[in-house]
Amino acid sequence: MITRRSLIVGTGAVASATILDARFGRGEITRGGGHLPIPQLIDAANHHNAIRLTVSAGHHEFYKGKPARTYGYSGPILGPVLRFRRGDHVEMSVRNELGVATTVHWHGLLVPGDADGGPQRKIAPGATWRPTLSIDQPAATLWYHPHPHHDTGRQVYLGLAGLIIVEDGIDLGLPDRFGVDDLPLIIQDRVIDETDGSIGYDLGQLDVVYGVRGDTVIVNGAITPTANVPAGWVRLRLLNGSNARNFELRFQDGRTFHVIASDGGFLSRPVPMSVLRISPAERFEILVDFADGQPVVLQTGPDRAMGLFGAISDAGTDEYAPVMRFEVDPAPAAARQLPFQLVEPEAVDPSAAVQRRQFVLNNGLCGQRTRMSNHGNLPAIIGINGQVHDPRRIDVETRLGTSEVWEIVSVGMPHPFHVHGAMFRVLTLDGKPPPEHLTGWKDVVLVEDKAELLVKFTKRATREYPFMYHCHILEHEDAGMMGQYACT
Ligand SMILES: [Cu+2]
Repeated sequence: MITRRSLIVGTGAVASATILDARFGRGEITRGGGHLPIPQLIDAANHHNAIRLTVSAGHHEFYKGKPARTYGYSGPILGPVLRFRRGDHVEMSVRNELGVATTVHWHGLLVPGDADGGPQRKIAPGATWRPTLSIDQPAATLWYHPHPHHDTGRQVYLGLAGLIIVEDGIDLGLPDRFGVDDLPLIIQDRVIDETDGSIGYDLGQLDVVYGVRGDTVIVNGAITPTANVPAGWVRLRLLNGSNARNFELRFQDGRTFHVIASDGGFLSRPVPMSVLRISPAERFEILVDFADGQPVVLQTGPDRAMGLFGAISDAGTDEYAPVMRFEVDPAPAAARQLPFQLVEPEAVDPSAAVQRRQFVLNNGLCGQRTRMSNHGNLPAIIGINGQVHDPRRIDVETRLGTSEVWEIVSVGMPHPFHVHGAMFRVLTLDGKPPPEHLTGWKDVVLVEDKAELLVKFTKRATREYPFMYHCHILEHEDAGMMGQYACT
């Protein structure tokens, strides 16, 4: 079967012509170019810790005058940013008006399995789900998205995703004016039909094997938008909300920025970087200095983690493509310093782990990057440890209050591995200690070859509402690269 997307894979040169703006080298953006949309902020504290969301279909114009049918939370696409405070108990009410079943998973939020919104927590069409979310973790940028079995990829692709900001009352003096110097950026890729503006989700075989990839990058639902920022330090809360693509972000002028937080919260100190890879479902908070007043384009490179496939599907060259543009307001910004120190993550002791387990992720292919000699006895299916996800099977039992070492092995291609209901620390990545920006608490990590994670179990999950672990390439997840664990 040939779909638009499988066609893109087969004709990489054509795809690269659409993604790479011929004039991008001079920092100009010809497509899109409107203002960066800022999602509505719903601060739970201003709503008596009771928040309602409605999941429904709507229309969104990626191209002006050409509405696409999309999904959104309390709006036509994406969802409001939810702000929670540590120690609060937030009564959520989620009404499903989609016409098909959905769930809402609070990705990175440490809540028990029955409130986590995994595939078992189906919200039938017309029904309302009312979980209480007890906020019990340090400040972090999290997100929410659907997780229905076999339909997650499609529902996210059509627009269901929103950010969550957890605050813990610790003031580090960081930029915190939402939408001014503290910007939420949900970065995604889509195939958008330029004639009628529509997006579709017709899976071809390659889409299932490699994940759905688009030739157009969108930020908060807009193509190459422009943000106006003050002339000083600005905090960007980055989420890769793509189904499959890894972004390799840099500023066109090569400026250094500082990574201050990863999935689970702050790093011990700001980490200076000039190129940052962000994989599906990962979050990073970065501080960027715009004091020089110069406009600059944020760019992404081809998906290098994908090797040959990334080169042919995303760009076909080594060139970077525009993501969005920043323009600097002439008015002076609030004087701020880059902090020397942030929050030291709790020390972890791998020798205290009570178990060691191995998870081999396979996308059904055997490539040169694999270590098939070690895993040659596993069948070539899209699954984990040779098994396709089965909702009736509890794959792992863990003990509340313990830690385990999980060794993740990627076969066929790199997989972004995510654990629900727990945070982990990366002990090793491809046989080496992780780079500094990956040393804090995380809930998803791109595993190119092999990773060892120290996973800390702090929330309960019964066999009825277990936690999931899975590849966050959503087509892999939907195809069965997912397992579930109870924690008691
Ligand atoms: Cu995968």
